[in-house]
Amino acid sequence: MLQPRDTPSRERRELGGLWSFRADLSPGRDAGFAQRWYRRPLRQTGPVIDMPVPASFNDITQDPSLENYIGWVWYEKEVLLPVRWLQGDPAPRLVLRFGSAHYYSIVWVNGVQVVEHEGGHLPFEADISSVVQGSPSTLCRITVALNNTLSPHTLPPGSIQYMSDKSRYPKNYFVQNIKFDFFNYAGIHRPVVLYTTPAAYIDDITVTTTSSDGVAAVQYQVSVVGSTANSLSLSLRDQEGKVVATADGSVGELKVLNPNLWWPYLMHENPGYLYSLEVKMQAQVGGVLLEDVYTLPVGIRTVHVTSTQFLINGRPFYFHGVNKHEDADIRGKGLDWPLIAKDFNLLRWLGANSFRTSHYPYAEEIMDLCDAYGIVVIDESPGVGIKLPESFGNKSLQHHLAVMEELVRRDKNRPSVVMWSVANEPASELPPAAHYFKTVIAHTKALDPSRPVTFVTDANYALDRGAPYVDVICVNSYFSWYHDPGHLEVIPLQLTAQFENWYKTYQKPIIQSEYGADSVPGLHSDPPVMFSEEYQQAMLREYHSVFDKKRKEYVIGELIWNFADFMTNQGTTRVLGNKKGIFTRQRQPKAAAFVLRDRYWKIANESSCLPPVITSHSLFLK
Ligand code: GCB
Repeated sequence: MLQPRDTPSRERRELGGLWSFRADLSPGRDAGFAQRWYRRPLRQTGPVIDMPVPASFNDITQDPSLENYIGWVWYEKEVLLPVRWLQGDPAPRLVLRFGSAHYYSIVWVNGVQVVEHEGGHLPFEADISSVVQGSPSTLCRITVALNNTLSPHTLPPGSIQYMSDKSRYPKNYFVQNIKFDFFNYAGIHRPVVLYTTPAAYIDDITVTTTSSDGVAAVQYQVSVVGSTANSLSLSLRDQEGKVVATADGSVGELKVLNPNLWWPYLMHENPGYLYSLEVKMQAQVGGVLLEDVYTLPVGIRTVHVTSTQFLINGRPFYFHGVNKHEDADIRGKGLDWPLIAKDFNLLRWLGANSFRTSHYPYAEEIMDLCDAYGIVVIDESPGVGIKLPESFGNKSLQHHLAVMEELVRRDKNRPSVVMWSVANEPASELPPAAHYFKTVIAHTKALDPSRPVTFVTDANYALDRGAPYVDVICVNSYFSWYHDPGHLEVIPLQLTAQFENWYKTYQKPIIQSEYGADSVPGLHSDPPVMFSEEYQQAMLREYHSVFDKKRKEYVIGELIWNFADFMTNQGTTRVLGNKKGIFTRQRQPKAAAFVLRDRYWKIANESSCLPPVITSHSLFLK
């Protein structure tokens, strides 16, 4: 499934704005679905409210029961389609696509079911041509039923617990238990798009790149649907628009002399160099010549892992970056352009060259900017909170494999993605974890042999049953926070031991994939105490002193937890959410952001490839 793009042969329309919305707030988790509200317009079924798309629905109204709602909700939008989308011989193919909707979706068009999808963070689509092209009117009614209920077999997993003690809970009372630390926002989170293609069309493109001695090769494979007899021609253009290589046919190689390689931000004066690969398909269908054109951005770069290094284009790469969340006031996990632009500006201000998509795949719009700006990505699946023994069974495993297929298919051509992470902090010490992770990792490598694969662990190095299968050890630790709270002085000893134990056991490079401390902005204490801005700063400095020793050996990266404060379930250790951000949820810096900024620019400066404008202004501030 290719990302919808504007091309000479395709049209696209985003269905944003306000949709009609209805949740059945009566108790009982499956209550709302029985109503079959797709049969006639939603507004005729009872009171509807206006709900923005894309956005989470939880924080839009003043109703606490919608904020914490679990069960079915309904969205509906009516759109008039242009006549040219409905006629022609052959008529164009019309596709309805969701960037993501959390968690389980069923979609109808004019009352006809067109697609179902499980999973909240990846796109899905339906060819709706036959439904709308047969209809007498150009009105198209799109109805979506969404359910945010999690089970031990969903990704992420969760479970519903009914409270049967009538002396303590009302009738039918239940809660959803989750083993992950972020709010389970739900709704249509990413753009809904209608797009056309010709009846015969380019369905998928795969590119991989190699480069040595001033010559690069872009290996490609193109699949076409709707015609068996077709011709394909490809041309690769540089950023000046000059064609640098051409090829014909569905499988082949484009050779580029003196290529401009794709380099990470701060590793080169021109990071994120993208060529554009134009693929043209021509096919005779029913005596008519059809042409489809798709243009794919291509970055030429290589990735290799040794026992002590992570190499990009043959040069050692050190991850100095962050973990993020898709999370903000009001919109929850809904895609928001001002927030996206602000976050990339903050990342570059910070001197961060990388992030991990903790703990689920991020929007394609975000990934596009990583490709364009040279921000390196560890692309994580929604495999977070896999803790229950049932979540390691075959049903869960099969679903996890399917999710990896969707993720790899979506992001395989992105130069920014240098490694897949299949999970975060699973119970990897449990016996079934060995088979589970061996299988998920082998499957991911079979889908994409060009990238290393990992999962992020917080298990003991001697007990972890998944670690033997990863290419890079990614380890999370919270010394002086969850362990020995308040005792910053234990960090050097404990962190050094952590690194040495993992390295001695596996001889694989290590990334500190999380570390951090909560701080409530404006809370000060000297000497530092927990939750003050000073404590967060001091903890970072203790960690950094160990990183500086170990990065000369086999530590290849450090990713702070977290870029910004984010919302979680309510609990005794959370103050309006998780406060481990170095920025507030509103993206204002806490004191720790300046510690990190000085450090990241200093590390970047060691490779002396800083972009001049940002350097002059940031490095001399101190
Ligand atoms: C972790 C988790 C992350 C949490 C974080 C914390 O280990 O991976 O999802 O938010 O710790 O702050 O507790």
